Amino acid sequence: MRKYIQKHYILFFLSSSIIYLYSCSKSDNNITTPSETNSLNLINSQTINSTPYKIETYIHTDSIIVGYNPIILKIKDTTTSTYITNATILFDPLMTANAGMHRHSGPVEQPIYASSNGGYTGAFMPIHGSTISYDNAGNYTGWTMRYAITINNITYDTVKYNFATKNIKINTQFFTSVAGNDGYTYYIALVTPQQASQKIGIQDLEVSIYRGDNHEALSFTPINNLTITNFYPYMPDMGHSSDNNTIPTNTTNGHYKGSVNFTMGGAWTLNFIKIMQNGSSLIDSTGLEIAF
Ligand SMILES: [Cu+2]
Repeated sequence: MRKYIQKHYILFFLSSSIIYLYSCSKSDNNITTPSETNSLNLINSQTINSTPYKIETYIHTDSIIVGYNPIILKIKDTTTSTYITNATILFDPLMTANAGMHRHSGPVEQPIYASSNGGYTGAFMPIHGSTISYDNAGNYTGWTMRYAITINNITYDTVKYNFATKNIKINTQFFTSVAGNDGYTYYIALVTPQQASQKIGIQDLEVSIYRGDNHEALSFTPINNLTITNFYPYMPDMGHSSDNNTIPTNTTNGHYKGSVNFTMGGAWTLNFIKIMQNGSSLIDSTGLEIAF
């Protein structure tokens, strides 16, 4: 196992003991790669009780992955067959296990309406994978997506659904956590390229970085004022990196954009070294993994 992954898991255990039980989804037997399309896949549809509002939830993969999931909502007024464009939506995902003893959330980007797709686009990153299950007492284990939807000054909080995450391709990791030198846990997600667009050549690379605001991992803040000192992709099986990469720099909303040069297909690690904040190293080393 590659060095930073060992480090990742050790830090993960130390800094986030509440979530250690579920951090081993990679060892699951039935690995299937989510199929990814340019079209949207409807994963949930429900009507708010006693209203004409039907809430449709779409994603680009066929299931939510442990990674960066854009989520698109459409709100249809079923009496007029028109779509509501002035709602406010807040994502409030929750993971529960051990009869409610284990509870936490994951980073989100709250949805914003865009006329281009007729819906509200946000994002959600589960910090670990989970199936859906119930114990003998009926207690739920798994993720629940919960929405607070405000339409015409009335807030509805009844729209929620349980979901299981799908395992991504073996030898890949699109989301990681790392202990920062300030005592907080940081979470890093691969925004692009996602699995279907990973290919040989120079590609746009985008990651997003969040701070876990508390040990319970109930809220997360996107962090904008970071400087990545060095970025290099590396092929552990081949023992080489590549030239002509661009270190990601901050854009907005905790996102960092650069470029990566994949000179051949196979397994690559994306290594981020000395992520600086206010002149000191916040994160000494972390990484993500892709394979195509
Ligand atoms: Cu959990």
